[in-house]
Amino acid sequence: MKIIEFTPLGDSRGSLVALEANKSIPFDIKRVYYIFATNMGVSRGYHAHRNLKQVAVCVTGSCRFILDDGFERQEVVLDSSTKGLLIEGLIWREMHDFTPDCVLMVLASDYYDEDDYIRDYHKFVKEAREQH
Ligand code: T46
Repeated sequence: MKIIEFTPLGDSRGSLVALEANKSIPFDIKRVYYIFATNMGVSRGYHAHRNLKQVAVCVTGSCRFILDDGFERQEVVLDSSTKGLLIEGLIWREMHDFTPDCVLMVLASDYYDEDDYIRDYHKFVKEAREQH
């Protein structure tokens, strides 16, 4: 897990952030999706990826990530349009506490592939610990 700081290109009109593959985003971007209008109290995620790299940005609002490498859990609150959360490697992720205005944009290194997901926590822990 790493936080990437994006440089806002502001002028008197306001702000603009540009995200470029293999520059501010450390991979080729093959897919972009965004999560919005999340109902109150809903949590999402609860899975890991085998190969996917992603950068998550809360463009508006905020949400809280839990990231788990099979040994320990970290919490990160995303609440800035100039900060990206890089998630790569075998990391279990959960997203909680979405504010009603939250737009969580995710840039991904590959196309959607259900086979890349591990959705069973015990299976994830086993695979993560075997890798070490
Ligand atoms: C992740 C976290 C941060 C697609 O058809 N294409 C897509 O690109 C995505 C991302 C999802 N879907 C379908 C699969 C499900 O039927 O959309 C539905 C919701 O996906 P999911 O339940 O996986 O959503 P989240 O919010 O639990 O997880 C998502 C990403 O799937 C995941 O890669 O890391 O956001």
